[in-house]
Amino acid sequence: MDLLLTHGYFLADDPKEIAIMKPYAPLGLLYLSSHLRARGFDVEIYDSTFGSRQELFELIERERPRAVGIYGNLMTRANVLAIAHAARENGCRVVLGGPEPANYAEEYLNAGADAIVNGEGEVSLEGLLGAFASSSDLGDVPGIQYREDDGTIVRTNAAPLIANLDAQPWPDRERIDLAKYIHAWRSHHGRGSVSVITARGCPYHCRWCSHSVYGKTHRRRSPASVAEEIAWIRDRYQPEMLWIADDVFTIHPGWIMQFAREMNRRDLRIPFECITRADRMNPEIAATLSELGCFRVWVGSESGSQKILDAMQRGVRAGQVRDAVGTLRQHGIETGMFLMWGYEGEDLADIEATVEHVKACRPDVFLTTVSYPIKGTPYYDDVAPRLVRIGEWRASTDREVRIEGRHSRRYYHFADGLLKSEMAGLIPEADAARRGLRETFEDVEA
Ligand code: B12
Ligand code: SF4
Repeated sequence: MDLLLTHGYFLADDPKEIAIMKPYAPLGLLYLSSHLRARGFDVEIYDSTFGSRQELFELIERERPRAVGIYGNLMTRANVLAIAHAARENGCRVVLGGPEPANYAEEYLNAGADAIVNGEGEVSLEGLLGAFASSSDLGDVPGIQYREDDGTIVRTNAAPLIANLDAQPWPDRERIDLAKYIHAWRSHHGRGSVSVITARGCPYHCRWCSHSVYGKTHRRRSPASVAEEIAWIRDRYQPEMLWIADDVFTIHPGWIMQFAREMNRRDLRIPFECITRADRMNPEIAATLSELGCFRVWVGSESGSQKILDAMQRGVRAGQVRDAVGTLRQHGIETGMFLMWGYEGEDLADIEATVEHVKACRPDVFLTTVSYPIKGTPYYDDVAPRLVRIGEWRASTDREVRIEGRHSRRYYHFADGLLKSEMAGLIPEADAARRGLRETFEDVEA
């Protein structure tokens, strides 16, 4: 076997996700697999989501693939390192990719990786597999970082981005047991779901958002190719719904209209959810989404305070979010809002503005998170001098950090309580949360 691809996310170790149970297949690995197999490489995927470390380690020991390629994000670091170690022990070359490894290339190379792929993986990985097979110099492989014999870290020229995504094979869903995902969805939510992407990369500049894989580029597939893939998914897996996992699905209104025509031409109407920005929504798009079967749109709202939205460089006005949610509701589409506490400069008035904003929007669902700086983002650079890591790098994630001078976790817990109780109309609880917020206002992280 030339390459075993895996990702180090084990659902069984994630109690939060076990409660939510909305797993999706690792599309990046599936794209890599189909690309490399189309070029004649012998590639397999160990999809760790429903697997275990033990099973994966036994597979590596048994098969001893020439290389093991591991996807890493900021949550899976400890598992990625453990898998890399097991692969090395069995004489395999280790390649890491995905959004996190390039941000910590030195650390991952020190931990035994042979090469880190910096962004889009297809071209670099193809080059690496060729170099491993012929024992040739890694310096000729674009888009990677590796260590020379003298210890210096070499960063090769960026790999060319794939110009025509339509020319790529669809993600290799047949290589994994997708039925497990669909079954998990069906048994917990009454309908099975499959994810699809129609584009790569987002050109916006939100300061906290990681662009480590695709930079600020944006490439779209053709509407016809996406509709073809959806028709195939419908026939092959018969899911009751889809998740369009693009960063901003409605970024290009003209594309959405063409996509609707392609779907209608094939008589395709499958319920789906997707993510957008408020400034990429209008009544015409909402009407088209609704006709296509879209039942929920997630809107990155983040804050109800314009001051904070501007500090984030969101490029959206809070009023646009309220309008977008209203427009979607008028077209019978549910809305979900993503919200973030604790961004730089946020004070009590901003939190209250967020609570009022969400009350005015009346979304069907909202998810909150306390902001955390992802390495490589402008937000990370802003707070880096005040960043205190909790625990050793190898064993922690980039969410386990404190930002000196920021309010305590308890403070944001009260903010969350205030929002939830206000939205549920629980006024005594809202009063208690508001009091808690005021009382813990001086409570900052040292
Ligand atoms: C779908 C998605 C999810 C799904 C994941 C489903 C799944 N199993 O994949 C869900 C909702 C579960 C999720 C959760 C989270 N996510 Co998420 N997610 C995404 C999203 C929107 C799309 C991923 C995708 O399919 N991309 C399309 C494929 C084709 O691209 P790709 O995966 O990057 O793969 C390419 C390259 O990375 C590379 N590559 C990939 N794997 C490998 C492996 C090797 C060996 C090599 C060489 C190369 C390589 O080649 C691939 C093809 O070119 C991305 C943003 C984005 N647009 O990519 C965020 C993103 C990956 N998520 C992110 C984050 C922060 C999270 C969470 C931490 C959020 C949270 N607060 O909980 C959690 C972490 C969950 C966990 N415990 O692992 C960040 C990661 C940042 C970082 N540095 O790690 C991203 C980049 C969003 C962002 N812009 O900030 N996410
Ligand atoms: S948060 Fe959304 S809109 Fe902003 S840069 Fe990231 S993906 Fe793009």
